[in-house]
Amino acid sequence: MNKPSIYITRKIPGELVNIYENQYDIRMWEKEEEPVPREILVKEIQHADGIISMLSEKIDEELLSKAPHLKVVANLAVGFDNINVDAAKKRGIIITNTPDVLSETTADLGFALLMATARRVIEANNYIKTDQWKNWAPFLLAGTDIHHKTIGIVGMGRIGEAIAKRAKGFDMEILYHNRSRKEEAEKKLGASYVSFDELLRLSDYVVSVVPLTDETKRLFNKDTFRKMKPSSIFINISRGGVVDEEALVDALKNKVIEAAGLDVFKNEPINSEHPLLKLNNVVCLPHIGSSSIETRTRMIQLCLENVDGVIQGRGAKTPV
Ligand code: 8YV
Repeated sequence: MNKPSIYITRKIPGELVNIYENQYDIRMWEKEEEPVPREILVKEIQHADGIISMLSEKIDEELLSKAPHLKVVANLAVGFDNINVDAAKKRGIIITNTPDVLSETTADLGFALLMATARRVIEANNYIKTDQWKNWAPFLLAGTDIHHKTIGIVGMGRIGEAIAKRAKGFDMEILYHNRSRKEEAEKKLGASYVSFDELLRLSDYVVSVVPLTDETKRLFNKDTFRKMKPSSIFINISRGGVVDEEALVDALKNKVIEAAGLDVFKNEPINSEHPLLKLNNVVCLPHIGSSSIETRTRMIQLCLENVDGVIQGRGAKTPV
């Protein structure tokens, strides 16, 4: 009998995959930094029982209609806005994501971004590298304090809580807004639930950790930036689509807000021509929130466990 077949849409380390090779016919796109072309994915998916996908692949109705054997799509991310989950459900295809395993790592990066933006770490590094450091000055590259300031977390899920935990260590006042109250987080972390407008009005740091949905698309726009303090710093580690990027560029240029730290963009990858990269009061990262060796390894293992579980009939560990 033929072995069940798994397709992986990006080159991932062989040693993680090898342990499944006796049981499965495993194929993968052999490039690490380039997404699989759609026409190849369309071909591969026709034979696959399971696939491991990245955010760069649109797993839409048209693609799923070409996959007669497909039982499971394991997305290498906690977010799954690249997948038409309803279309998959209609076909009985299980979608899985990688929650929990990346929360602390993503929160670390969120905080690194917040600190780098507030304390102008990248500018300061470039300042030395370009031989501008000639003397001491009282306000040389003076940033803004983090400790004892107010942080507003938009989206108090697992990553939001991990951000709050870090903020507590910095003696910050923690506000949050979420679809539902999180009483545990309130008790454990001293976070206070406020309306979205209140959060914008009171926070020194506004951190977006919301998933991209119809409700959160362009949640941060001209109106919302105007509701924030002129001294506030906006941090986005969720999805670029939750921001109206033109409005953000305007807000940063015109000092409607002070600065922004961004790990995600509407259309990724961006390049040096992007208007956000022309601004000094912005720190940009290439969507590396969960990118530590330990966490990406664990995410890949979890995807493989999910695919194996569904194909072997035990079920998925982390279905969405
Ligand atoms: C991705 C992310 O995993 O988990 C998410 O939703 O945005 C990241 O952690 C990463 O970009 C790989 O697709």
